[in-house]
Amino acid sequence: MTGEETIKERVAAGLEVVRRRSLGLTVEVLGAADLTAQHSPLMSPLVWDLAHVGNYEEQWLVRLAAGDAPLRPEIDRLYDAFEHPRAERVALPLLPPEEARGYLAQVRSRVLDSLERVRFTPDRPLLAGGYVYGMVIQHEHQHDETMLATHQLRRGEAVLADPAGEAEAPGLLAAPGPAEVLVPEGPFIMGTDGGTDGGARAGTTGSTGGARGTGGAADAGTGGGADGAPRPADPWSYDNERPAHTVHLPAYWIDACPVTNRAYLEFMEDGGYDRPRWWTPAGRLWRERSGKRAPAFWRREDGRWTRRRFGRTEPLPMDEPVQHVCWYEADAYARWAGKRLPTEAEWEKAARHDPVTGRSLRFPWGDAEPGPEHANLGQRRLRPAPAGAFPAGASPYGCRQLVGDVWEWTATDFTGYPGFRAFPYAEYSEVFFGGGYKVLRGGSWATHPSVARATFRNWDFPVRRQIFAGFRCARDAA
Ligand code: AVJ
Ligand code: FE
Repeated sequence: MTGEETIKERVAAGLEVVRRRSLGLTVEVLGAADLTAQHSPLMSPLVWDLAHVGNYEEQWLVRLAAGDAPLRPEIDRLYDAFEHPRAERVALPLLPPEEARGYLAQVRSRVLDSLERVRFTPDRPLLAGGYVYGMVIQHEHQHDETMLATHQLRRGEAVLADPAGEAEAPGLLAAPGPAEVLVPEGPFIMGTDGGTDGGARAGTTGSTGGARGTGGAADAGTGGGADGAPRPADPWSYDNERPAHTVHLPAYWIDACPVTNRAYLEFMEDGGYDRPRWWTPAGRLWRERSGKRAPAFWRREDGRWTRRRFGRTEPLPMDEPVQHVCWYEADAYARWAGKRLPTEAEWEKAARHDPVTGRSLRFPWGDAEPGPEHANLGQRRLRPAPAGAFPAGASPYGCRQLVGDVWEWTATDFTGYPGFRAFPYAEYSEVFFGGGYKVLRGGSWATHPSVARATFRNWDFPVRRQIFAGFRCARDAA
């Protein structure tokens, strides 16, 4: 079997898996009223997300990759995220749920028909290594996570089954370990070149020598390590993860685990929300305007804290990483704790730098695809695992749960790496650079493994709390 056939099998399987997930979050669990309703001004109606992923697939795979005639060009504008803000989509003449489902199936059958004849040629960067197919699969998984945030905001009876508590995954229970780890001063390779990463030993500067900005050309063999061996990387990485570049950092300490509900409650009980000294001016403004005094979905009932999760109320699980805090809350907590949020570079070095080889790994535990013993990913459960879980998923420095469980707010504003080139379209990430967004890293329990590599960058406004985000702290090593 050729490499191209292997990639095509991966593509077909990936398309199938993500579609089952999308349907399981929409037409299979909710009726038309719920699917077309606006559950929050922050979110699209679920039926918008559903048809949007189909339209994205039509544009990129049917029209561009296969070169086929458009199916429904007249709906492009309805599902253009820049044309209509989320809060206004409910008023659009959207495809009703069953029509949307039919449209998705029609697009998909065209894609599968054309997959055989489309050549993943290296001279067409969009197709090389199946890049645009990987992009479409990742895009749908990202919208599925967004749809889960809509489910969390939705009022009414629970419709999603939570398998947590049933068969527990290996590594799910907290195992003892240090509270913080020390990352010594020195360089590391941040970001990826897509085909192979790596190889520059710590101490060198500049790019690592893989293809730059080729937009996903799988160029295995060009980026050999110091020992000449090609390094597996992520040919389907997004433009904002590229190019690989060397970053020098002073020594720092970083928390071995995400901050828990228990620790966050201590901050609250110590008057954390009322002490201006912990908050930046913008954070104070957010606090005063919003009136918030606890993470989203927490409630005080009869002297006890509870939280609502997908339509069910439960006692606040103290050992779980805190979720649904905004950047301002994370930043204030860190200052109260005598620490700060890690920069994005500090997060990535703690997550993937191997001090023994000088390489940057794909994942904290190495280059192997995520298994259930490594990380809580892919909506296997509807919640993060307790802090301290997944010792087998620890990074070389001993940090846990960097990938999976909760997105982690970093101190860094979202922008392009040195040498950034938009590919294949500026509206994926470039138009957001400098727009006041903070970078989040690591993925959550709701993030599919295909979007959870250690180079993956997410971003949101510092006021946002509906995403599955928490944080860990860092501090300078004096
Ligand atoms: C990377 C999660 C910020 O949802 O706005 C979906 C992903 N881009 N469709 C978003 C995305 C285009 C994006 N985030
Ligand atoms: Fe989208």
